[in-house]
Amino acid sequence: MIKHKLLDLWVKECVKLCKPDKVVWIDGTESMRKSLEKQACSTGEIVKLNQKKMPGCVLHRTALNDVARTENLTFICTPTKKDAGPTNNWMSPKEAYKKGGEIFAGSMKGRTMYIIPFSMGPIGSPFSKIGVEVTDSIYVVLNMYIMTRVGNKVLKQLGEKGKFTKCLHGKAGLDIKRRLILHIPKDNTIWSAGSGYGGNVLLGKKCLALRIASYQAQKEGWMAEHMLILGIEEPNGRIEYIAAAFPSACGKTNLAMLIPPKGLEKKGYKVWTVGDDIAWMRADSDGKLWGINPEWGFFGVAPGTNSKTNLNAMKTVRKNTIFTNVLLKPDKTVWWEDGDEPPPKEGIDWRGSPWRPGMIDDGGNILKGAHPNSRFTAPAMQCPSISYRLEQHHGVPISAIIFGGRRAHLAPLVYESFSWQHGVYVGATMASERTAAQYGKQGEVRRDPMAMLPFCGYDMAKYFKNWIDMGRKLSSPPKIFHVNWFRQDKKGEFLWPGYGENLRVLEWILKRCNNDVKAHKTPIGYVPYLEDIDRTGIKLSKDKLKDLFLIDSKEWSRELKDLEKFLSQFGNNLPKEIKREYSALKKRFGF
Ligand code: O2Y
Ligand code: MN
Repeated sequence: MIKHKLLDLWVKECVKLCKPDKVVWIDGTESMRKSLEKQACSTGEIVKLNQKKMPGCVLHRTALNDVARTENLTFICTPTKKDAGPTNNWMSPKEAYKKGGEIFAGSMKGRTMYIIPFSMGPIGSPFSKIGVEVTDSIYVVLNMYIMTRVGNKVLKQLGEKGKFTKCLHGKAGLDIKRRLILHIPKDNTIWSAGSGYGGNVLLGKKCLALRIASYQAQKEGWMAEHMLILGIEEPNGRIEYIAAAFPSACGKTNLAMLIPPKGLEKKGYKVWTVGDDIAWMRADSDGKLWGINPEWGFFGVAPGTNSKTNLNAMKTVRKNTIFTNVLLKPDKTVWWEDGDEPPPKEGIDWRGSPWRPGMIDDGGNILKGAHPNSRFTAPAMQCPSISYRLEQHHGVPISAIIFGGRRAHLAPLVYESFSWQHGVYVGATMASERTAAQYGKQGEVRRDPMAMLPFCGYDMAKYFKNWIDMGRKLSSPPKIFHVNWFRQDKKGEFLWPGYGENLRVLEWILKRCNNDVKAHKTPIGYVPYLEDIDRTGIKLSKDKLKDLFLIDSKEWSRELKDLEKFLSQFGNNLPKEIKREYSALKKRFGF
């Protein structure tokens, strides 16, 4: 018996629309999870892996046309196009319900509808939000068990009148021509049809925790951000927390799980992982910014994850993990490109076909064993560096915010903004250059404000304004920094060693937060005095370090011209504070 009348009514509406044969409420118990896993194994939806070597692990393969988020099919459905802003795909709510309704109609005939009550954030925390996902995919249910807190304890928290986000998902034939990811912020509603993969279907993640939450955050005066949160335990035992936003392919999960390199470990540093993807942050009565990770697991990319790039992630995925679109080895363990092991002699690839290393397709391209966007879904609590603060109702106080991008030449290794307002400008103008591995023209600059371009649930210009307004609520705001781990020399080689060594930069950042070191003022912000970056135990010449901090005014002049075009798309909605910062930067360069 569902005591929440609106929830009961909404589920009945979903049943009427999708016409499932059966409805199952997910209670959150281990016995229910196990029985669903067994059922999915029996139909081939998932494959049980070698339980001796990988206890509790399973593999799932998606449809070939369904391997990543589909941004072109993702819509923000506000009353007017202007409300969604110039950077989002827009559809009116009326059209969204009509188009989505046509796809959902009768789509669950012969199938079971699962109802998953879930909490983003610790149950009962003032930060947290509740959602209910209706889905016809057991794969989704099993992922939601890992990524969120699910079941009866959430229903209990919801009570008879609690607010919840209505999340309807249906595979609907997995036809890309009938695939739509629709967000209707005014109705606190998400409709996802025609996909069975990742960010399109785990509706608590990008859809709720970023797109819908960013809309709600602006209305309620807080922030929903595409950021990792990590804690750095200093040699004196104090832990300081940092939130950081990077566009895709910049190693966010690796940074969140960083292991201190030998030189710094000796000093007594430890890193604690709070979250690797999403941060919800509020001003508290102490005038500081406090943040939580609303998720409960990691949905990390497999290729490139190995013991060198991310030992903690490798340890996290040893058990109770769902692998998606990786290669299956004959001994029922898994493999992916740039992991720890050499390629197996044979296996079953992500498409479900027999595979051997070096195989090529009809176009002469090497066939990968694992899809480049193949994933692991693993419980956060299994991560050796997980912070006990993941379950803290008030989250953690944020000392520094970091924005980052992949720039071959423009941006120095690290710089500090002059103020909160200047920091917001730095985040709003951040960008990354495409790598060879990414779709599109290599080196092309992709602007991605605060790494939120695909995830902002309303007009991005107003989102900038929310950032500016948040600064006014904070008497002790975090300092805002920009980092670039990817600066290259003239030969195209990386100047900075990256990975665990990035802690050397974080150490400087914390020293700046505590006013322990002075810095050098430049037109773009404060940069370190070279001797303040600890180089013990790494081979990095002073000349290389100097090159890492060069500021080339010709490059910046080009950047500012390009930015003018980018910012002009926001028209009069662009906050005057951002315009002022743009002019001030130009003036500091003397352009
Ligand atoms: O392609 C997908 O569906 C996953 S995308 C993703 C997954 C985990 C964390 N971040 C992202 C992202 O695109 O930012
Ligand atoms: Mn992400």
